[in-house]
Amino acid sequence: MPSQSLFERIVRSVVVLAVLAGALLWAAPAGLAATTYPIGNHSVTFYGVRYDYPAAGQSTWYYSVTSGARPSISHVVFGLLCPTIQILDAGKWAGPANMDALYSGQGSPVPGTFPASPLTDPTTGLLGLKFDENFGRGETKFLYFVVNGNYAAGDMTVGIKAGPGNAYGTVPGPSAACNLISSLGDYVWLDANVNGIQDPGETGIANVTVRLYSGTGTHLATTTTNSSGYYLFTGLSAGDYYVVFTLPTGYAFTLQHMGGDSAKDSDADPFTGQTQTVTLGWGQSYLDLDAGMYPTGPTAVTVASFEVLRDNDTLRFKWVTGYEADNLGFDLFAVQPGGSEMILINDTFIPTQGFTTGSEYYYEANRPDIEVGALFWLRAYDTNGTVEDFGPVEAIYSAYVLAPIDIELPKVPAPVEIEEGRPTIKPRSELIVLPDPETPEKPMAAPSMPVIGPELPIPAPVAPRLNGAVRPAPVEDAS
Ligand SMILES: [Ca+2]
Ligand SMILES: [Ca+2]
Repeated sequence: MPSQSLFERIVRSVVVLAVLAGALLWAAPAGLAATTYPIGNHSVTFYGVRYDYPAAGQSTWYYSVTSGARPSISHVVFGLLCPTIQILDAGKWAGPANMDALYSGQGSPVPGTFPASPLTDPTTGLLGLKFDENFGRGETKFLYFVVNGNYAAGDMTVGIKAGPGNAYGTVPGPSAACNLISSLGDYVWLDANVNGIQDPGETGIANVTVRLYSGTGTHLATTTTNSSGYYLFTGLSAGDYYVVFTLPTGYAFTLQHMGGDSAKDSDADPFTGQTQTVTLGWGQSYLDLDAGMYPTGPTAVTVASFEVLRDNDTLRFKWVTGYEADNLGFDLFAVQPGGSEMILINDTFIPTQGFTTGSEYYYEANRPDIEVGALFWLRAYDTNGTVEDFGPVEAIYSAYVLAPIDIELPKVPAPVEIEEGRPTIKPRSELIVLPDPETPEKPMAAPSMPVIGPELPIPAPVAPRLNGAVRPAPVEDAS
């Protein structure tokens, strides 16, 4: 459970109740939303309910009653029909500027000793709590009561006796069916090691926006996490709900549903921030809808290794990513020895496996057309429309070794057009400019990237260590 101020809690409760009830809101002092209901010549204003107040499992309900012109009110009865409800306290309160100031016993509540069960008022015929006190003409009295449960708000009948007549109306009050409120929460944290699990030492993230939706997608309420990273929607009715977390700038969602412990995992879809739908019964709390986030680096993909194994006409590609934030997937390219064209190897786009912490990938192609001595590139596509190229590497000419190799691969972002999830590949002829093929002794320079915007330089190839053998690093100009 989050530690939030009582004021926060009641404001939140009132907002949720008002949204759920579709009630008309108007501004009241101290930022509270209150709703006024005319009853005969009089009126009753509902200021809200404070759950778990003054103690856990208790709720405090705040009203004011205003008498009209003569005849003025001689008593008012709040109908309490839940068979198991107990009145723990009742009296006057100071008004919305100070909801902590409760004056127990003022206003002549009946029954006058607490706890008590509701009594039937003989004048109005209502079973409930009576305030047996005369009002002056136009006088307002602030009245409260405390009951023995976090009851959901339902229709509560109010009976008003004024002169010879009775007036009746309906205002929000404790559920006659004894329904208890439900709650949904409750944590957004910094997943420092990006494993998708709330580990000791990892801390909450404040001020993250969280939106509550019904199971059918209706937006019900919005809140933000407190200074410890907690949020809570309470005062909820039974039903289906989900929440959507909004990423702060510079953060990405961590892995979803890792480790099998719902209390410790992240429920936000890494791409949308939406959680699974949770079904709440009356009086049920689900406090395990959490979101882990981590700061994103300047690039969307890091590649730890990229290897190509050649077995006669078969090319076997293996690459390992360090992390993949906002990555769509990959293409593989080859450049023939002395050639100037980037040849697409894979028939269909190789999608990301969706793990922001990275994955191992394998791809196999029968390509007798790719000659011995060809160079290979791996290209990653970001959702924001940029590409990053990793390479080049040479193939390993062995049928039985595909051990991980530790190389640092250069990468160069360049803009591409993204269409319908499959990146646009420029025509091969536009892709490449390679050095003079007539001077084989000259170290191979990297091909230039396809350019839509300004042409970007590409770093010189890095010499990968292949099976322990180190290829000499290329030099810029052999002459
Ligand atoms: Ca973690
Ligand atoms: Ca969780």
